[in-house]
Amino acid sequence: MSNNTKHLGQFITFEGGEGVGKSTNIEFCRQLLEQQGIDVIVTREPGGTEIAEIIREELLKKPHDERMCDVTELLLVFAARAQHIEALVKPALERGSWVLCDRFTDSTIAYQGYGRGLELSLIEQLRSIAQLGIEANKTFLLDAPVDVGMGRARARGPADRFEVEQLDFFSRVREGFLAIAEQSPGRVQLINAGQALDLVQADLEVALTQLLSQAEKG
Ligand code: Z5A
Repeated sequence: MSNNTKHLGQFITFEGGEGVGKSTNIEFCRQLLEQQGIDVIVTREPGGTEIAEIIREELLKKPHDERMCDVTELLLVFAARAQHIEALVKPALERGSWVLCDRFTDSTIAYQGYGRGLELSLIEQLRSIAQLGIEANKTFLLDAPVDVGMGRARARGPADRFEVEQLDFFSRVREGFLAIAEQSPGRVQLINAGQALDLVQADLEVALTQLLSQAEKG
């Protein structure tokens, strides 16, 4: 990569099923971009601000005494997103920072849409209310067979409210992500996350180099 500090703010999201390596690779990308003199903000959804992190806790916590309704889950995801966008993402992009976000609205389509079976049109309505027109410039979809990601996540610690779901739920989620990639080939770049970590990161480095050169051209 060449050294150049003049870049417009970019909103880059990392998506995929559980345990595919989003956190690990966001850290890798952060380091690469910072080496180029870019101001990088790393954040996550649900979460990223004090209020959005409180909502995250409720979303992931198990067990509640009652089952959380699917629509409640969807509204909480978007409540956290509205807060995150207005308080953190939008101001950071306006300052020219690059925002690396662990999950965004593609996760809502995959989990609440394909996974829970909620209408995608409902998600589109909430997107238009909550996102203030902000969309990802680039999305890296880390894709691996469900059992590979589940195995990595399980090895790491106790399961949260999503992680206790069964294989067929996560298969629908993966199908959702792959459908999004097919529908948005310009924005979404599929990365084979089932391969060894150094190969995943080599792919990401090539992709980031292209992105930097596009951002330099404005
Ligand atoms: N959710 C939702 O339903 N709707 C929404 O709109 C949003 C979210 C935004 C929390 O997400 C939950 O929120 C999520 C969906 C829901 N639930 N699930 N499932 P989260 O991102 O916090 O949770 P997660 O997906 O379970 O992420 P994770 O477990 O933290 O995984 P990760 O960040 O993708 O992976 P990692 O921590 O970087 O890596 C996992 C392990 O694998 C680690 O030990 C690594 O060293 C190892 N690893 C990584 N890559 C490799 C390779 N290539 N080879 C070998 N080992 C590797």
